[in-house]
Amino acid sequence: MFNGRLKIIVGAFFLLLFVLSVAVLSQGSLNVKAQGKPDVIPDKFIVVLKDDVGNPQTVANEMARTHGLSVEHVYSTALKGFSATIPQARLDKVKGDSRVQFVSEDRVVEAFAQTTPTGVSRVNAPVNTNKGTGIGVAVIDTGIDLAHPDLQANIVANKSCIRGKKTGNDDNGHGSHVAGTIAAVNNDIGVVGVAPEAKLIAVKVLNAAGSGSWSTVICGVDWVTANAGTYNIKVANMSLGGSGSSDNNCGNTNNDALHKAICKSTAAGITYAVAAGNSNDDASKFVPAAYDDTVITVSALADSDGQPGGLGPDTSYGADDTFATFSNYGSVVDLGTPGVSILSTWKGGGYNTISGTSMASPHVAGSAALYIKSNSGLTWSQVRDGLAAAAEVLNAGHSDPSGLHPEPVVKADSL
Ligand SMILES: [Ca+2]
Ligand SMILES: [Ca+2]
Ligand SMILES: [Ca+2]
Repeated sequence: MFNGRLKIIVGAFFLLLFVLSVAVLSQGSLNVKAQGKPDVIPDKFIVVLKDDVGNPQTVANEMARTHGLSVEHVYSTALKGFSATIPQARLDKVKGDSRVQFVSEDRVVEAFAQTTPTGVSRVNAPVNTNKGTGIGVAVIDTGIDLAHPDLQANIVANKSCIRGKKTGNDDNGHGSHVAGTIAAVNNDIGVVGVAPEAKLIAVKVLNAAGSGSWSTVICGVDWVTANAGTYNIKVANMSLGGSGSSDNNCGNTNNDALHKAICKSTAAGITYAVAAGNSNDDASKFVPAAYDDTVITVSALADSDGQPGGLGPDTSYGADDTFATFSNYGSVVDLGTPGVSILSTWKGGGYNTISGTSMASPHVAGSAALYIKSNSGLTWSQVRDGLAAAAEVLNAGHSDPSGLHPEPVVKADSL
């Protein structure tokens, strides 16, 4: 019935590279005549010399003496020239120097500011003063980019269950994406997570290709359970799955070791959010999604504008605020959250926009961290029921033309 192979729940054909980068001024964007613009630095200029001049250092020194300039950087490779402080009264003489091609204003350059991803907005997390501070969330996945500037401050531990990999560092990107949706740092770069002060635990159970097995996943579940006290792990996310079914008896009836392991972990106080799967099929045919007695199973909503109401443009996987056409469905599904064109962190310090129920599940994991922060001592099913009670019901902000998705859509603002 199942082959024991697990795959991350994202299709490669969903990939759309979206990398934030430092804003760099191009030559054509500068206007030496422009005055009073806030990004122009007063009296600071870049003097570009003609290509046929000699050593730019020598020319800079000569011009400093001739025109009374204070030279800062000298350039010799990308262009010939130098930067300098030039009082307004001397500017025309510098421009008129026979060795000068042109003079550019110096301007402020900054990294692009932090963006709130549409999914994080759609679940209304930013308006909640609860940030999940100190709640440990295990990302059981391909690992997490341990040095990512938008994640590093929240990562408290890592573990590898993959042979030949010593750490939980991410060599795929998928786990880093999941981690960013849960708890990317609220700073001045990149993105922000649903629970930006939660702590991340990187548990690598999938290889660089995004593949693993029940044995590697159970290794991760086992380690998380053993170390839950040390790292205050209250939530685990599993955006992965394979074919299988549930006996709704913790695997004791059908000899399912993965099911049994997750039940034991759940009983130890850890709430599991798992992806429903991307096969447009009944989630009860996939595990861990099918384990109705021990996990929260999450479907993917198509949201294009970060707001309820269906007013955004259509997505590749359905109209705004309807369930994604790829999403699995069925009675084992508990909650829906955004999973189409989700911007988050990626390996190598990068960012990426991808789709899948893998991207939906971490919205629930982050929301669970918020709910547990404000309600201690809950069982996993109390967390599920609490999130469902606070969620958006059908036709209150989303609709379901498919008739397959009665599950409510998570709202994190009051958790
Ligand atoms: Ca950030
Ligand atoms: Ca919307
Ligand atoms: Ca369920």
